Amino acid sequence: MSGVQARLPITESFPSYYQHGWQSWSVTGWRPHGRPMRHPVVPAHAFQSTDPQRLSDTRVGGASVGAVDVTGDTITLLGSVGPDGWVALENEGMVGEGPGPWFEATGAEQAVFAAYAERLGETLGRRTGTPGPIWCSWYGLGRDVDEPSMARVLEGIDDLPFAIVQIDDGWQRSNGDWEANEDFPNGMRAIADLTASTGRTPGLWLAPLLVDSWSDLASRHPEMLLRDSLGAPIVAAANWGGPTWALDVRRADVRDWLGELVTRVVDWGFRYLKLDFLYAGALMSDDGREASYRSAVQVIRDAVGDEVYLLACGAPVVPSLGVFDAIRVGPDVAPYWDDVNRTRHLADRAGPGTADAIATSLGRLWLRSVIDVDPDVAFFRSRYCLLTRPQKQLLVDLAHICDFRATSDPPWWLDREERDEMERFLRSTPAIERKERFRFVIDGRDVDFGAVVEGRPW
Ligand code: 9PG
Repeated sequence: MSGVQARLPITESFPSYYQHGWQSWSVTGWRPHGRPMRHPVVPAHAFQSTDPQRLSDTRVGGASVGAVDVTGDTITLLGSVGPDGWVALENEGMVGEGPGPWFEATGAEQAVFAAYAERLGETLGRRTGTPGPIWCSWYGLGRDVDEPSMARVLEGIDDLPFAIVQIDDGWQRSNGDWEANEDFPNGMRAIADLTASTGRTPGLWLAPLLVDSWSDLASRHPEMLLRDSLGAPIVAAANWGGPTWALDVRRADVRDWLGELVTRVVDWGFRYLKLDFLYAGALMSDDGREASYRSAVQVIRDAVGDEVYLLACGAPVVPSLGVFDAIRVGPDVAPYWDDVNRTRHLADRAGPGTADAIATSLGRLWLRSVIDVDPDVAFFRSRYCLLTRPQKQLLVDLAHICDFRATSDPPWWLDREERDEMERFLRSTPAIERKERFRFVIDGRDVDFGAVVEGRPW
């Protein structure tokens, strides 16, 4: 990334700094001033936590935007209005790195973030709406998802108002070989047809920029892989039991391949695509990587047209604006509160866990005027779930605040009362009022996320 382009001196003392994570899962929020920047110690998790170019940067900082909280409700914000940018905290103040243009403002917190979002919307574009309630397979069926279980879901949610039924990771032969595996013996068109026949929009998960090292794509097209300066493929993820590589999205053949892939998936009948691990398209070491990422995802948008709902996940945030309909704004929720071994001991708050999913998502609500924000799913089940009732309620409240309602609970895991609760969730659109940074009134009820967020480690 290019050198310093904006300096914003801060003379007052300030209690906290707003750190904005590089991609969907990367920790975001107000961190106490004076704590050192920590990076995860497990290399395979590094790309989930921060910009790989920034792993050796010991300054406190974040992607695209930073802010300090000067007095009471007053903040000072510095943000890039282009796809590329980094804000770091130095002794004299905030420093913006990248070509900008840079936006600066001081004032009431919500107003300043709203003004920044407005500028981003003008420059990068805006797409907002609401997808309607989503049933997503991941947090219930995981990679055991198959055709019979999806048929059982469709039957079991018969009387529930889900607009979208989305198959997550587990249907593909491998990342790169985007064909149905043996768990979907009739192919993906058949399950899309079945879904559509029940009146729901068929949704599908893909990680279009990933290539498993054992995939046919990797052996047939090694030239399409993103490589380091020594020529070795860059390991972008390790979530499938071995090294997973990335496509080099700067290549014309890769862009053609991406356009053909999503065209095929839409032809199968899917109209809601959750595109995941998108940070893999911004792992090159040159300055233009956010711009390369952005033009690659634009190829996808152009191929599917405006009618297909595109949800970005694991995605660089600001570079995704204007292209996607929605973006995941935090790490994965989980049927547990906090994985302390990972969050505290490995300094990695980008992994699955409900506490950080809530904390990071709350730090990104300001994006709502330019893109739909996905806080991930809510849980209603007690089966295979360690969350307490109040913890589950926080996820429900967060979903209402985001106006993005999803769950993964297989209907046959729910007792009568849990199912009724889910139904109430899906059918309600309560009035939301934001009182303070972490305090809301939801249909007349006070909801305070302060205790959750303030207890997280930095
Ligand atoms: C499918 C999942 C789901 C989920 C995505 C993404 O760091 N990690 O250990 C890690 C685990 C899971 C993960 C991301 C990171 O989840 O967010 O909704 O689609 O992929 O594999």
